[in-house]
Amino acid sequence: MHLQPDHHHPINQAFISFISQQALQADSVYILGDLFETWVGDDLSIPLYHTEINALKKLTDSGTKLYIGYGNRDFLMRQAFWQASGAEFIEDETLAQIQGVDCLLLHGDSLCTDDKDYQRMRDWFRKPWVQWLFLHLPKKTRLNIAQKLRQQSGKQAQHKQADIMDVSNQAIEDLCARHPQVVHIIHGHTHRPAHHCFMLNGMQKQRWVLGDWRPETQIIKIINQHISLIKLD
Ligand SMILES: [Mn+2]
Repeated sequence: MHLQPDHHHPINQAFISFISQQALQADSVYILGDLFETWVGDDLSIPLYHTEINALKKLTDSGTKLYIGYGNRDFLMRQAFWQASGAEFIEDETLAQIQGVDCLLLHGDSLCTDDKDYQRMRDWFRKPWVQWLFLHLPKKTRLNIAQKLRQQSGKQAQHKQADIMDVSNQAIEDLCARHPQVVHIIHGHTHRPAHHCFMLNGMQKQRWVLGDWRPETQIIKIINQHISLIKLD
């Protein structure tokens, strides 16, 4: 969703409205990464997103379970965030049975293997010592680095071919080989909301892609063994 550090932003408003209304009716809510535009450490980012985090806390206090995974922009949430939001961390490639539907949940960036530059950068940022080092830099330096990275990724996205930034078939096949039983794969990241059905080794698979709520606010709803990609009012 790439929430902005401004709670008046239309995306933030839509998110807060969803979390404080429809989400209350759910047993559980799963957010599969890149909820925030950037996360440069709990100390800096919690105050920037306090309105949204308070909404999450109200939701979890009401009894709805909330699970959040890391994206490629927000992977530095630590203890203070989990405490403030009441959310529980889920790993990339988590298997979950939701309302009788077995799902494989992931952010989706790991599937964009045709984009070699991106994958190299991803490997680098996933190293624990790099993250540790970053989180121990002065506040101003962290904000500057985050801003530079955002500008860079925006520039690169303009020059890259669109299909390079989509998931690769090989990566989907490898993912299915790691989780042979799974039928429903749910991810985001590519900003191409869709429902893909395909056959792999004689088995029917379904890949559900979440969008970024620009312009349509879509969610995946799972109830009574039925899964669907729906548009919110
Ligand atoms: Mn992403």
